[in-house]
Amino acid sequence: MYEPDAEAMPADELTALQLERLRSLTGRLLAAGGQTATRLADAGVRDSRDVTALTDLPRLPMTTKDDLWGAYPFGMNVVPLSECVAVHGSSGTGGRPTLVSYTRADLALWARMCARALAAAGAAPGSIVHNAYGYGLFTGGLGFHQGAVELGATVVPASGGMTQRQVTLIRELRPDVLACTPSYAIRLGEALADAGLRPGNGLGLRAGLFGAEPWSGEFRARVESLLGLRALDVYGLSEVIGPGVACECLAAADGLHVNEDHFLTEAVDPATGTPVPDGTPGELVFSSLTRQALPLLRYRTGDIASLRREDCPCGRTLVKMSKITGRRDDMLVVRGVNVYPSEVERVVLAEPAVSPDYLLVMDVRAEGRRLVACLELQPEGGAARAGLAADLAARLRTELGVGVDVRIMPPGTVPRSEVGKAVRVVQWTGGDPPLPGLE
Ligand code: DLL
Repeated sequence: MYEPDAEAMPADELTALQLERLRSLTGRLLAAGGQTATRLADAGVRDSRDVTALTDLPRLPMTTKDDLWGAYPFGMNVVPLSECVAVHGSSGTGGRPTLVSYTRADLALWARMCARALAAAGAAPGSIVHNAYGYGLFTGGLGFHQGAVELGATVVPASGGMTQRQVTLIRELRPDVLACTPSYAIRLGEALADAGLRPGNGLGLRAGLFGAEPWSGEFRARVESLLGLRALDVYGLSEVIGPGVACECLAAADGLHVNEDHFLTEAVDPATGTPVPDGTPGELVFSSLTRQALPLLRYRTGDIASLRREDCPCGRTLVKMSKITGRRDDMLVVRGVNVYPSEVERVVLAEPAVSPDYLLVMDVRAEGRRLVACLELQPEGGAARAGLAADLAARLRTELGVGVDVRIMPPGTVPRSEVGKAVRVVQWTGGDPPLPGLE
């Protein structure tokens, strides 16, 4: 552990620390006098001492992405711009950027959170971290970069894209840790295999930190067999800090430990905003207790996961979140049945012949919306087994209760992305089909 005193803190000490920090956060937001201060006053909180226990949390106001957009670019900062040293953000699903400011202390905190994640993946001084997250406004590249430096590992700032150069770097530098999106891990793994680098034959990767986009347990199995490493999930979002909000550990690789000493975590019913019990999927809500420039109270992420508290073999006492199963806004409704893209992924990738590159096309041209799963076969899988598409459609119907048209497309039809986040779902609203040959 990078910060064992914090990561393995006894529950009662952690609760006391969180309460103290929640009060400090409330005090800073009230003093800043912005929209959150008004909402706090409306909720009867005029002084930080009005927050007496963590159980007060559900009566405190929430913050949304719309609040950030409305205050774009710096309106929700609670320190002067002269104290901010960086901005980062996300191009976001809706195309509008969300910008987030950092003070020097925020950057230091972020580096420590990413160092925790890297340490949870077994990285240490002497490790070589190949960082293929994109460098720039996106938080992935610079977040892991600073985390690796903080940890004392050697970071290779490969950034995204230029895959052949990445293959060369990996062949020559022999990194033990890989950090990139799960979809790029597949891309890189295929390129490494083409170059003759396979697990046990020139590849010394031991662990990977993969996040920034949803990926199922079945996808994990693909990444692990292609790259011969332990594939760990890492989660975060710019609004809260970037990557390093939560990460799986090498010991269990089963659920992500949330750094809840800095990011107080709740799961709420997406429709009503009321807390759901541990173990029940809900929308994740974070309060960034110790952020300086842009501290957020009860920020609604839109991400769906469940929380659980249990002993972990790694010794961390931090609450665990499940993998993200979907986003509040990416649920597909097919003839009245709700389904998340990641559920479709889980079912289709359980079939070994299917490649992890796929695209779900939501055909909304006519009344009864139609979901088409455009799949490809594994490069070495040979010809499609007769009836494969029909089998998969039947499995989707049995397991998810949803009717999906399954199409096996010719190799190379589904677009691969070299940089940024994989696009897994497109809407077909009219005109040409989103993929050639689809009808
Ligand atoms: O994606 C931060 C990050 C970078 C996380 C590198 C992990 C690794 P944003 O660009 O602001 O920040 O996008 C945040 O991405 O609300 C989720 O919907 C999604 N997301 C992030 N990590 C995961 C994950 C970064 N492990 C949004 N699983 C979040 C599923 C994820 N979705």
